[in-house]
Amino acid sequence: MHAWPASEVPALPGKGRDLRIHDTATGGRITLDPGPVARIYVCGITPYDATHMGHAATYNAFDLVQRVWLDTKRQVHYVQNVTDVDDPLLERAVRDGQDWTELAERETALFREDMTALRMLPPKHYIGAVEAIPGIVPLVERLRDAGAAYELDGDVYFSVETDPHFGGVSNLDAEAMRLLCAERGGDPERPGKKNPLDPMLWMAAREGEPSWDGASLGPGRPGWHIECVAIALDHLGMGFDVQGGGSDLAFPHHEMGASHAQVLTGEYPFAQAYVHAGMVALDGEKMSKSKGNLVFVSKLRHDGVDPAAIRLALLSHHYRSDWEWTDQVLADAVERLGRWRAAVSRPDGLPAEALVEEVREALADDLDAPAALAAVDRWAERQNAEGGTDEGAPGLVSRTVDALLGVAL
Ligand code: 5CA
Ligand code: ZN
Repeated sequence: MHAWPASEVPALPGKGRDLRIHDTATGGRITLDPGPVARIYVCGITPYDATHMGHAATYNAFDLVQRVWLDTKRQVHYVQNVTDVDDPLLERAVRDGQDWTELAERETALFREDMTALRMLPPKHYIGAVEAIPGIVPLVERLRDAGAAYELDGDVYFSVETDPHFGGVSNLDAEAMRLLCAERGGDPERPGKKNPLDPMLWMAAREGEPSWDGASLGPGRPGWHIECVAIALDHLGMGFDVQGGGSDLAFPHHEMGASHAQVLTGEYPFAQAYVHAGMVALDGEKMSKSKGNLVFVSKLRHDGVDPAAIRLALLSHHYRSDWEWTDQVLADAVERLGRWRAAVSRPDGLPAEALVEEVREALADDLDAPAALAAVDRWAERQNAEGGTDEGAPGLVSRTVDALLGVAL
């Protein structure tokens, strides 16, 4: 699958700082130590509806991770998937009487447009579940042949008990895991499973649903977690730096994915850090496609909202906090964008070298975007009130805001 065009990332004077980030698995902040090529996998969309502000906030967090790395003069190897076949997508297609492939293609195309408008850096590999199937089948066969998977009425399940590290990503108790498993695509009540939490690796073909050749598994389609594992192992390998997604993916998705990979390879860990963004709500409830309480990026764009303001609205909340989208959040961002643009609109101004370092430090400190915004606010306020004579300072601020925050002034 093709991704979307990259916006240029200006190089800044000096060098950025190493990223210290909250890791769900250890429950604390760790300093990442990627090699010259940092490796990140971010779970992509299930394309049955348009990109909402919750998705955008999550992708914004991982865009910042990359911008911090790029500023340390590293290269970034970024992989993202598209869950272009799964139950919710097929259900929506049936509900609306449309072809599921057309639905997936249309929503993926819209997602690309939204990501481009928001200046999110594109993945180097953008891989659909469907195109990953030939790589998924042998992994499921290997798990089965190793005794880590078993068959139930033609479906193949992963046995969580075969991973000694199982539970180590989300660190939840048994009851919490069971509840979340039922809520998020699992089937803990299905009779015949070895452990109620065991997730499906391969679903045997169902009447009226698409299916693919599964070699010795028989025709069917892949489970959700193995999809991301196959794509990550293929393009990044074990032990990559960051596995990212919203906090609703910590369990079961990232827990199960880590287990699949660890049992498959005999290596540990799957990822050095599991990083999770908070949930964005609307009217008091998590924004979600299934509930329908959504504010779409594309709708705001078509209403004439500047994408840079949308991005500033996302940046005004710390990525790990849960927050509520309101009209006021957007109005504040529009106002801030105006102040910043006014401040950089002259050729000279207040010296900005210290500001560059403040923004760098804020982002390296667990992606503290609100602190970075506050630093730019202080510079802009003084610049708008007093000005200065440092030639090129406003240009340096523009480049900093562009390179590190993805906002074009
Ligand atoms: N295709 C899978 C991942 S492999 C999936 O979860 N797709 S999704 O379309 O449901 O979500 C895409 C990303 O947006 C995930 O990282 C998810 O955690 C995140 N996300 C979904 N809803 C919200 C929300 N309300 N706030 C913040 N992030 C969200
Ligand atoms: Zn995923």
